[in-house]
Amino acid sequence: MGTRKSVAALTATERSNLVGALKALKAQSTGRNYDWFVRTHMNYFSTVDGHDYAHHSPSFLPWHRVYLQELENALKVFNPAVDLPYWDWTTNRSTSGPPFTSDFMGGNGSGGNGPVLTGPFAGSGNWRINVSATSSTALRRAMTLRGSLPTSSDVDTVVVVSTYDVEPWGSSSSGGMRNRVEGGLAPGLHGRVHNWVGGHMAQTDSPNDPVFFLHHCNIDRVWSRWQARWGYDADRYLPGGGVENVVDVDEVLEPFGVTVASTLDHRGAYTYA
Ligand code: CU1
Ligand code: CU1
Repeated sequence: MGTRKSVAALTATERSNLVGALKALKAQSTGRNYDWFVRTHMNYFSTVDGHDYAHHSPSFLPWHRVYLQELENALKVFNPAVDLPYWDWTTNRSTSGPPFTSDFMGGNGSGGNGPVLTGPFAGSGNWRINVSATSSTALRRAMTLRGSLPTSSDVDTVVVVSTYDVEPWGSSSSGGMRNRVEGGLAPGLHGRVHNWVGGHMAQTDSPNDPVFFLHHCNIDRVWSRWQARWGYDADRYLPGGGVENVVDVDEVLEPFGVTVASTLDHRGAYTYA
């Protein structure tokens, strides 16, 4: 079982292990390589086969939970010591502190929405963007120009909401925890951070920036906190069934082939430190 730690708690060896495994997955030429994860996120950004699997729907949280586990497992093939860390943006709020250090995710892009200049992912020679919504082959960031980092009290206001989600089960849902986390309803934790990092992170191909996975790990951790408070049982997930376009608790999350119900109790696979 894995323990997911804060990016601020990693040792230098743990940071270099993660960077090395990400680069090995990027260099893998076939199968579920890094670019497969980018392409899958782009493909599932909108409706697939009549279902909103990944975004603007109740299955936003379970879909990304499985997506992160699939990536984590793919990284462990190269280095079994790797566990995904989380970026707690309520405490690590600087553009040059963790995770944006030169030995880890690197820093900001140049001049507004330009290429990242420092760290292991700077420039197309170190980290080539192959699958993208835009033409740049170098990773871009535009930190602080849009969005904002949520505070710990923003997170607290979300965790106390007892209802998982409400109709119409989308970006206009006016209650429930899920849309407050995803971004359609204040405080809108998830979307604000995508926009605050900017560049590729503000596009449908956002997983081109490896910080995507550290951000989503923290989103998963917020859901985990909510589950620890309100329960891991299948009846905590809503809707229970029979809603068009929505992945019900006993339906399968594509392309992963696992049900929502099977994702709910993660404690046998990993926990958060
Ligand atoms: Cu996503
Ligand atoms: Cu996201």
